[in-house]
Amino acid sequence: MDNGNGLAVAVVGATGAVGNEMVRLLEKTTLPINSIKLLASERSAGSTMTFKGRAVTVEAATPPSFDGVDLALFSAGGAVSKRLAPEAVRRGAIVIDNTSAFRMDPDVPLVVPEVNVEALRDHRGIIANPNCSTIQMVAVLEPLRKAFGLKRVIVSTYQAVSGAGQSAIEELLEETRRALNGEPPEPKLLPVKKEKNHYSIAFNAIPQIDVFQENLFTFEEIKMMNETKKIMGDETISVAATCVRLPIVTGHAESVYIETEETLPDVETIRNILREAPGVTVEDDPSRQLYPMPIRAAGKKDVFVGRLRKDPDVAFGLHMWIVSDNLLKGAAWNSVQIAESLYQMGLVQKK
Ligand code: 25A
Ligand code: L14
Repeated sequence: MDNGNGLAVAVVGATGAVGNEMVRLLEKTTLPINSIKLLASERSAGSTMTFKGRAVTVEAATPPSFDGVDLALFSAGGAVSKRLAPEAVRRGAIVIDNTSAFRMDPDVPLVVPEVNVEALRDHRGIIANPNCSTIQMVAVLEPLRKAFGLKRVIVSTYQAVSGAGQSAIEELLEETRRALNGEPPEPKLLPVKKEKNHYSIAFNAIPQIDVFQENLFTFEEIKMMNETKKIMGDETISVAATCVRLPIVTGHAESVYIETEETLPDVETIRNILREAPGVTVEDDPSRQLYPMPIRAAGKKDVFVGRLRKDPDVAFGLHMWIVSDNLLKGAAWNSVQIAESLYQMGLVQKK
């Protein structure tokens, strides 16, 4: 599809849970798009998706797919990014990668636009989109860090299945149907496809997201710990995470405890700081039972925060509850925001 001036954009993994959201957001972006290429695996080649009301044929992603592409958004898993992102860059495209493949590479900016948009200026072709749980947490913590300093973060997550892709959504729904029909579950994918054991996510809570590391944390936990420091540009912040999968389709929730450098003011003053923060909505009124929840956050671009409480025993301690749509701010929306920022900063041009 080609209709005049503007950028040639490609989406890799367009048929997936995140890729589909990317395509929907690119229909409404402020970015001038001249042409769009929808790429996926051989499995989807030949199928059609719509873009701005027109049918677009999905193509298999290969290195020549990126000839003439200015900007490529990747969300087809780490292996695909490792193989094809360098090929896209070699052909002159800027890549915004939604997998963990390049995030901790010192030459690759890891960007949440509300926190560290200036890091985009150092890019060498690839820009990494952080992990979904990390993005929503740092969006809320950055304004608090600016106001009070940040020494320590302890987070427990309550994560939706859509983070693990379209097939994980199908697994949750199928297991739920079977359970309601009195049939035994047949888990094949969660917690991690390539592991030996699979457990039912329906009516369960699984304290494993991604594979275990030598230090007994899982890789999802390690991603949150390392990426938070890189995005905030401060290796001295202590971060520890426990990541748990729940039977929710979309919307990650997090219980977050922080310790600040400076003494904290009253909770209403803290709420007011967060009310000013870009991309953050405060939902915090116990008198009306108002607090963030995945069912309300799903489909929205913002990060929602509530249940703010000062620790009763630790003078510098603050507790909160952070919820966001993991497919939007956690993935597709953050990637499209990066694309819009690149364009506004003059860092991407039509070839
Ligand atoms: O490899 P990783 O890093 O472990 O990532 C595993 C999964 O996590 C998701 C993504 O799931 C990925 O498969 N993911 C990756 N990064 C993510 C992130 N940052 C992330 N999720 C959240 N945040 P997904 O299934 O939603 O999306 C996968 C997309 O990638 C395309 N793809 C796969 N292999 C490819 C490829 N594209 C190019 N080259 C390749 N080699 C994939 O396209 C999809 O767009 P597709 O054509 O394979 O699938 C379209 C439909 O097919 C269904 N399906 C998936 N697996 C199977 C299947 N059908 C039959 N058999 C299967 N084995 C899906 O339901 C999908 O709708
Ligand atoms: O690192 O399984 O961006 O929910 C985040 C979601 C990896 C998979 C990432 C999941 C992905 C994870």
